[in-house]
Amino acid sequence: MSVSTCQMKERYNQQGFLSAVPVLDDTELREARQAFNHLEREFGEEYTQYSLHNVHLQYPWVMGLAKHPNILQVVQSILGSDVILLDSRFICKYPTTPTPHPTATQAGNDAITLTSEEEVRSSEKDQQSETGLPFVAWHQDMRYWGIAGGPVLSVWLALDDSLAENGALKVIPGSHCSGMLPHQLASRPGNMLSVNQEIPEELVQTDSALLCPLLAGQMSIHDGFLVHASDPNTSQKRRCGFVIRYVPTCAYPIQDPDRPRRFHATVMASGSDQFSHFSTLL
Ligand SMILES: O=C(O)CCC(=O)C(=O)O
Repeated sequence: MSVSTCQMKERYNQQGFLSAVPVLDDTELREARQAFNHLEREFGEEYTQYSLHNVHLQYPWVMGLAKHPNILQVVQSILGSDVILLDSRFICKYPTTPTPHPTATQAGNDAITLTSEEEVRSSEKDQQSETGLPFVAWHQDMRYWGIAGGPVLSVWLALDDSLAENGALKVIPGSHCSGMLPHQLASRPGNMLSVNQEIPEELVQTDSALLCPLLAGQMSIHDGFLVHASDPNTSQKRRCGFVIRYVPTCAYPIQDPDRPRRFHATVMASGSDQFSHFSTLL
């Protein structure tokens, strides 16, 4: 492992995430966006907002993104060489307001601490989410996945610039070390999460929240226990991300009769599988 890969892994282990990692070159990005725009025209925005789930099985270009060498290199350096692609989904927030938000472009930097001005804006956005604009409530992915025996790593690959004004991901650094936090039914309308849960606000250290702005073609990655969320898109710019979950082959699904989970779309991403924990569920 090179020094920079080692440092990256150390930082990921400490913080629970990495941001602004370059993945797609200009040609790859253009082709991916064209292909996504084609699906948008075919299915309509209401559908492409959240329902393009596990379409890596259907479209070779999506599988190509999920197995992109620049993604797998980073994922393997953290999870090891034997990696399963667990699930994928496009998450797209469309423009909802006529006037653009006057925010300086922050992309290209690594994660950015919310300044007091941005905290105010963030609380304005909290109010906006009262209106039902799509947002993502504070949560931990592990709550949704029910996986033990190994970590879940999520990749968020930006097909559009993802900035403060169009609802970039925000994270609580180090929160992956707190274990599983309680989740409750989300009270505010507009939560995009399928099970509509949220971590109660009083358990989230929102004053240490960091925004993860991305330029199109970059990715952030986060640990399954990291507390994260995203605000509504209040700009005129679409925010399209491709979210891909990976696990090492030693991980396995928790059997929960109250919440049976099926992993229909698992695919070997790299290496070999000596455990077959997921293939028996297909
Ligand atoms: O796209 C978003 O705003 C939220 C994504 C998310 O929650 C995740 O990648 O786990």
